[in-house]
Amino acid sequence: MGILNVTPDSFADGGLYLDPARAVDHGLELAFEGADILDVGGESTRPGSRPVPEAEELGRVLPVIRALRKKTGAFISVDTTKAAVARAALDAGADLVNDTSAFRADPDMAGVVARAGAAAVLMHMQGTPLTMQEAPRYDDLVGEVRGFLAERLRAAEAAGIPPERLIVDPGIGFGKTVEHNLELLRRQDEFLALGRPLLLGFSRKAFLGVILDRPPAGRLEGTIAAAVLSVERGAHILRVHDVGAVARAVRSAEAILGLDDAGGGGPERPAVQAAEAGHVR
Ligand code: HH2
Repeated sequence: MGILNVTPDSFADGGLYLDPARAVDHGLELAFEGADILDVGGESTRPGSRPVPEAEELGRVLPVIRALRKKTGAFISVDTTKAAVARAALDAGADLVNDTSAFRADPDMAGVVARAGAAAVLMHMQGTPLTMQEAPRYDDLVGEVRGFLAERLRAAEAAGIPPERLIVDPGIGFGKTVEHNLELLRRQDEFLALGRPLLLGFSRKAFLGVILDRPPAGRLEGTIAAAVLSVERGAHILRVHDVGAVARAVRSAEAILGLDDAGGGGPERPAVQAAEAGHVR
């Protein structure tokens, strides 16, 4: 999954793709480099960020999704917590909704996804982006995150979304300390036990900055290390900025591991399978 932030303030690439034409070009480049899914977002969720008004978010993402839909066969995801933004994005040709609130921020979100027959990512977050990094605390980190995801899966299914259209994500960096993030990555098998495709979003994040003592643009090696180890542990979808470099590293790792799709690029790739599970176009 390639990250396409149409925002002025995202932590790693804010302002680079606010112009729709640039965003579309970058999305096409990500697809060319190997992204099976393009995740278009119009609101930063970095620590300390505040929500963007609905009209503003719509104005950022819709032209980009419309144009990408005409130009690429890649799956398109909309990274939003607002039901109205999700509905308009799905109408414009998006295939899945990446909701970092796991349908908690907007009571209409689950219904929108269900009625559209779309797929969705349900992500764990402790608190809200404004305050989540102030003092993250868990008694049983993995148990609490897994319990939360299991409960959100049940809620989504109760709203009419078939389980095969749901993807889970422990929410790296969302109300987590460096140690929490490392433990979540170490214990992926416990999230895979939920029986749904597992998405991980560690790309260029602050915990890598702490380990490497480097700014977001200098965290590629850490991102690649996390990607390779995640694939080895069975993760299905990696949400990353540096698609070309990560895809090449993952392809090499898959070949060494003897996974079927190594060296491929064909439809059997795990991320494609995971996305196709929810694909209804
Ligand atoms: N991380 C970010 C945004 N959306 N969605 C999922 N499912 N998982 C993640 O880990 C995740 C996400 C934050 O990264 P980014 O989009 O690069 O930054 P910003 O929120 O500042 O736009």
